[in-house]
Amino acid sequence: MDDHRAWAESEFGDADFGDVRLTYRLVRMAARAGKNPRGVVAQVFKEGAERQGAYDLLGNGRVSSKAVIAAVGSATARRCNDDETVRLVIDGTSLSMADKANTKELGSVGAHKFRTRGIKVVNVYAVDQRGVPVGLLDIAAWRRKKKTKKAGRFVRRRDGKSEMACHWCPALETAVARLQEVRPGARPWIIGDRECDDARFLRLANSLGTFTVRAAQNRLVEPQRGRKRKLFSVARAGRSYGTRVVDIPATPMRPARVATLEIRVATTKVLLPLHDNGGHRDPLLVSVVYVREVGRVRGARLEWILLTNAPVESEAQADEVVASYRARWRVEEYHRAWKAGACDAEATQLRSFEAIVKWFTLLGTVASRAERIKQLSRSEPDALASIELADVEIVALISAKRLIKNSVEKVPNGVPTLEVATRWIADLGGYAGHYKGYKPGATTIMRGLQELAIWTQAATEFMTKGEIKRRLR
Ligand SMILES: [Mn+2]
Repeated sequence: MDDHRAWAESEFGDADFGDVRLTYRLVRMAARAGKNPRGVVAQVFKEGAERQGAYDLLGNGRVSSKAVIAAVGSATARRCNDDETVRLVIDGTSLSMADKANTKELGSVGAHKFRTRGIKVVNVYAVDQRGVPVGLLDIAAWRRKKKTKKAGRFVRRRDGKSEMACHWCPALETAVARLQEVRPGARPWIIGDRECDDARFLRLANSLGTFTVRAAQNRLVEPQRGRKRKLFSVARAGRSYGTRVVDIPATPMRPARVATLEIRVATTKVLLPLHDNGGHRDPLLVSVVYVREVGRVRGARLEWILLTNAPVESEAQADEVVASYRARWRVEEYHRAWKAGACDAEATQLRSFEAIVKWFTLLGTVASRAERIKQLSRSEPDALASIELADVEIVALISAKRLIKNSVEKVPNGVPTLEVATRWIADLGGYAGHYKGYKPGATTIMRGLQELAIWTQAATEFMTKGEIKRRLR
């Protein structure tokens, strides 16, 4: 009956700590956090014994963060479809936390001169073919060591010790392995931003599946007729594949806009350095998809140089590469919902590194669920809400919405569409909705879900199954 319980069960029920009681406790804890997500543990668990239980579990050495992440990753893999392309968006971020007394197990994040402390994270986020988030396949978390004298922006660490080699690449490998273990027919398409333009990463991604990575470095490419050539000039001189008109979502720096993009395609071999072999380079055959905003532009013109190993021989294939890179927005939205937004993971006051990682993994599953509902309501607006909500939740939603509806809104009995239900949930969460063309985001949806949980609890206690069924007919 309890929908949050069923969700928590599917997300964490597989966690293996060698003791089923620990798994059971984690599921209960997740169900509570799903109902009432907050960054501060004490605000989620308000009853004394339950709160102590939560702290005990987070501090329990037998419950490793690795096992918690593994359970979440496998649950995501199971939700993926076999025989379909699954987009694996990999992105780094950091969670910064207050630590005035310097008593927490954190490291430095951002520029050293700012003294910000926190934890570095790489997420591998699965997005399906429609662009709907499926969840997290892997999370790598680490804290930076104290600054050593030589480490600076322009002093390279030995390749084998870089964050790319120690955290990014293993996270990607684990994510792909998890997906292929449960869904051997799924085709991974790895997507990364400019941070992923790294020789080691590109070689690995190329060996694991299809990839799209935005180029950051103007690398040497295979010479032509004995003349040296560079990647960016090859990209700009590519064959034109016409223009496309696309919606560009808003960023903190600028509003959403409609952009006209020119697409050019070239095929070449980029020469990737072999770090353990002097100045030698290893060629990798790629297609270069060059995307540039044309026409009048206010602010910075959008310009992407995308490296891919996908075949790009037609306009449709070029569009597919651009679409794959646009799926990267999903992970940015997820980071917002997770770190700030309704989950507010950065507000945690926990001290131990392990406890923090366990706790933010748990909050991450809550955030990705809200992102999934949001995106699903946009890509499948006419589907019935029953694909995401239990019957009792729908009945509770109808009652709750009736209480706050205005005089022209109609709230009939029966199962609403996903779009309508999501709008009602957001209304419960305080969605203003007076900007034309805007749709509710994950923060209001999550607040609405919290409100709905209270109504659902009441409906569960005071209504029989028969009554619920009757209302939905
Ligand atoms: Mn990034």
